[in-house]
Amino acid sequence: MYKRILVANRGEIALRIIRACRELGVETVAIFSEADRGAQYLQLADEAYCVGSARASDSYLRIDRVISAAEIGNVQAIHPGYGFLAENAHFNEICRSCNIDFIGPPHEAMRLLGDKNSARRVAREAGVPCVPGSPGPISDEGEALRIAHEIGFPVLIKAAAGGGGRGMRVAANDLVLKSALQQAQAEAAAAFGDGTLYLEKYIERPRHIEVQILADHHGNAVHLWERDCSLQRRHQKIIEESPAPNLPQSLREEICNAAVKLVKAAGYTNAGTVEFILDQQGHFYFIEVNARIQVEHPVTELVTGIDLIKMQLRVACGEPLPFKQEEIRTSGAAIECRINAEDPEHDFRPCPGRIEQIFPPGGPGVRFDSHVHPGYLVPPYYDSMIGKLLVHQPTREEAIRTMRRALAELRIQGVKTTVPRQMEILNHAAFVEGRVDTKFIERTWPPSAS
Ligand code: MV4
Repeated sequence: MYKRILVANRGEIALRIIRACRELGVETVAIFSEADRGAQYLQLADEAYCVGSARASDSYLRIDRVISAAEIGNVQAIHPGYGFLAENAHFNEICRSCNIDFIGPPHEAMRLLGDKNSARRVAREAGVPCVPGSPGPISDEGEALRIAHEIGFPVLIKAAAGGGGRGMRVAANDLVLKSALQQAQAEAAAAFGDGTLYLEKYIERPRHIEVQILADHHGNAVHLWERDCSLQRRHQKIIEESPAPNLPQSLREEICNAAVKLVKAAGYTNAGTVEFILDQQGHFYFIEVNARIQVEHPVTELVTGIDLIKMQLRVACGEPLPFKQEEIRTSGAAIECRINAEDPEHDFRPCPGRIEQIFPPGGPGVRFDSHVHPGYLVPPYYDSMIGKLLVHQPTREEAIRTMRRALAELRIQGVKTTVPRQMEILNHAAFVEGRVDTKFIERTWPPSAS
């Protein structure tokens, strides 16, 4: 195991990684921006360095400063967490060239899967079903129109360098497709520095099923079953759960095995997530790989009993996976609510500010992963997550009841939060019956005009 690592992140996930390290006897070096000076996770690290001013582009995204902190802190590895530099293949490669392990996949696999066209090619060649669409990048308008007619409207224009739903556009006919292509190309070029696009058949009202995988440096790859993350708004998940409700066991196994095939074909190691959409007819399609630990990873930790952060460290330093696929058992049902400082009444707009009071919930079956405390200032510079409320119970019905109880117990004063909306969802018949899709929130609570 490593003796000492750097945690290249902040907030909840920095705290989560430091906790895992303390249990493993691994020393930690933390970094912080001026906005995070005095944060709780810094107290639990062995050392901490300021990497710049509040804006992420001046601190957590500064590769030179993060690497300097790692060199000065004399670490053997860097854990990037999620967001910031976590899926930056250039940063990943620089870590290796500085002789520091990047706790994540090799930079080659990260690059291969980060480009959605090459990711689709790897999936196709591995026999994993992809959404019908362009075989590669769209080179011109004529090609886009030809492919759209082949697969049929509506089609979805996606950015090859995008992901997480950013820069997607639906087109229902030739006219819309022509103008949307131009806009999407300009947007992608501005947002990702790469205007490359591809086309997919637009799947109406899909469910979002993702598979957690783990792979070591000895050729072993396993899945840790699936999470249902259909409840999103503006491409941000707000409730996740495992197992996915109303998913037949044979289909679940097919999807999870497809995820393992894909990561093996890509030469992927460490923890990762393979995302699929499931259409109303029960067909599943690969959409993208998230080459990082995800926000919702504790949902899988609860049902499998496996600590994913510890696994990431063990695999990164060369240990083989300590279990075979058949030895991974799941028990019960887990649900996560992401608690954000946002106003659900006003299209979930961020509400940074001071948390005057917080009473975290507890008791049987409850886990609250959070870095905040009374008096904590939610900075306006980063995401607005206050914490993650998780429950684990023998059945989904009991998990829903425990989540309602825990949401009612959780009191946060000082900022608006997503909690009231999450309570409404937990009480909604469509959620209780496990028949929500990715458009459920928008349909049920249309954004107000104001
Ligand atoms: C799609 C889709 C429909 N058809 N692809 C959004 C996140 C990104 N990972 C892929 N996304 C989608 N891709 C095709 N061909 C619908 C979505 C989508 C979505 C997917 C999962 C969860 C929420 C979503 C909300 C809107 C759209």
